Amino acid sequence: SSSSHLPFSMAAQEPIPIYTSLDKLYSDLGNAATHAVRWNNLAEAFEKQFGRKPAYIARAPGRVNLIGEHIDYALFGVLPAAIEPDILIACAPQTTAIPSPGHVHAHNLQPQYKARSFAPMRRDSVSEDHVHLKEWDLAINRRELHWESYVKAGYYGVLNRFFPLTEVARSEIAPAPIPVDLLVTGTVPAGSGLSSSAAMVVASTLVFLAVNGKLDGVTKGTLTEMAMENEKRVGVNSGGMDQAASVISTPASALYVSFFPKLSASPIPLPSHAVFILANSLVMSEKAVHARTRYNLRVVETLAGARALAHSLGVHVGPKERVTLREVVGRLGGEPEAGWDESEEGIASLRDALGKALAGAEALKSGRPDEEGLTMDEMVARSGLGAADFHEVYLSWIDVEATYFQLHKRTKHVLSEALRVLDFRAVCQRAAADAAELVHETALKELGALMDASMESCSTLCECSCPELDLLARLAREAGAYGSRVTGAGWGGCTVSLVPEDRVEGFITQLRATYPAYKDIGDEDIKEIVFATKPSSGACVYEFT
Ligand code: NG1
Ligand code: MG
Repeated sequence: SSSSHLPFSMAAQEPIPIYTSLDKLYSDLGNAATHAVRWNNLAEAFEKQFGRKPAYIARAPGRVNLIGEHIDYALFGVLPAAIEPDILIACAPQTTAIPSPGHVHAHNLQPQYKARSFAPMRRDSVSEDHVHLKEWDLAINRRELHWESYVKAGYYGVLNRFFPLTEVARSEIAPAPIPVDLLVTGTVPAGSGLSSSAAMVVASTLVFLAVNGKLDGVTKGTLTEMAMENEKRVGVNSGGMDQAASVISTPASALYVSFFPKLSASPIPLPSHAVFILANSLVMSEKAVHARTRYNLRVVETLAGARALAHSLGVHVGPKERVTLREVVGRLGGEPEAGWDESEEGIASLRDALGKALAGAEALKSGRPDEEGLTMDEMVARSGLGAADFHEVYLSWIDVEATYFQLHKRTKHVLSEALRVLDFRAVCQRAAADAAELVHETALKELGALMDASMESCSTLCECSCPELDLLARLAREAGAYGSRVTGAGWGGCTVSLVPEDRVEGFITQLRATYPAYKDIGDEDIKEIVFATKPSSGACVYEFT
């Protein structure tokens, strides 16, 4: 794809870390003893299952998003950080007598996830003059996703990028993907907004690259883009925040990830006394199941909002162009083709244009007293396109369902949230430049206020919260948090709260006593439900020698 030729920012140009020393690996990951136990267990279980040692183990962490929700697919910058919980996948080439190309035995250490076997099929497609083989297919059933669907999603990109089914590749000498045994284990809770899905897809992409000898020259940026492409295979049209965070993060920092005009990522130091506590609402966020009415609908509303905003402000957009809000903001502010850079002036220009767009977004209201949003016909009218063109550009490629489309609310959410990310980033940078205690205290309060404002916007404008998350965030503030908000897609999953270092224990105790779903949870179990998290390092591979 053309995007793979775009230059990446520095952090994204680094190679994927490949370790051959476990000591070095554990010390880089921090918390060495805990990691040692998990990695050893996995290697031993692999040997028991398959009768030989693994060749590689890939690690990909989950992530917390500190601020910037539902704006990555509008191509605005976000501020996630990798967390310590992660997915590990051990693998080795199969040793069967008659291997079928690329066959996979996938096992999972968690007993509820049953073992699966699958092999890539060649999907033929007929061109004008002759039949040629176009793509590897792993038959992911989007209506019925299983744990191995995410393993398959990662495999797709490796197959189609490194084993392309062209005429040449059909010849005898073309290398075929090798058959693989793999074993998965993970500590990222599923459906909790901590991106277990992206961690699975990144780890899977990595093991298939490694076992096929294709890791050389793969940068963090390339892996991020592959994982972004791959994750779309499970049917959620997500942005690239989770994959970037899982791949590019470094310890002790958040990662500012922006997507326009190219993927760019840079570490942002966090104030030293900042402790981020994750609290699981215990409401499962079933994003893939509800994609038509939730996540993918937000994607469409945000895109239609961009079109309507451009139309109402007189910003030029070609009729077939599916322009994002970030692009509309750029055109509104006269952004140069190479994009505003991240210098003070660049950021000031972006802010300025965001402000104008935000004012312009008021025109997207329905004008009815109930402010119910726009009907399909009204939305089409606001776009300035004919119905046929609108359907082709905005609805034909994605499956969504709604009676009213909330262009005003969603657009206002995205633009204001994009500004909050820039504010959050600026506070962190200012605090890093001045070590004085007092400044940090001020900084923490400012960050907390931004998180609260983000929560309010997620709840009322993006409408990606739920009563339990609203309650949990309020209880967190009452328990002493500077600020608290939903993290990830929402509709369940976790909140993230910024808590003063010396109040962590009291905070957790009070939350346990006040959030109804925590009342019957024991001392051991609660540790996986409410826990402090340190920004951790991104994905890596260990090679057995
Ligand atoms: P989670 O909560 O990890 O599924 C999703 C998207 C992100 C982003 C957030 C909302 C995926 C893989 N990730 O995160 O890209 O849009 O929602 O900010 O769908
Ligand atoms: Mg996810």
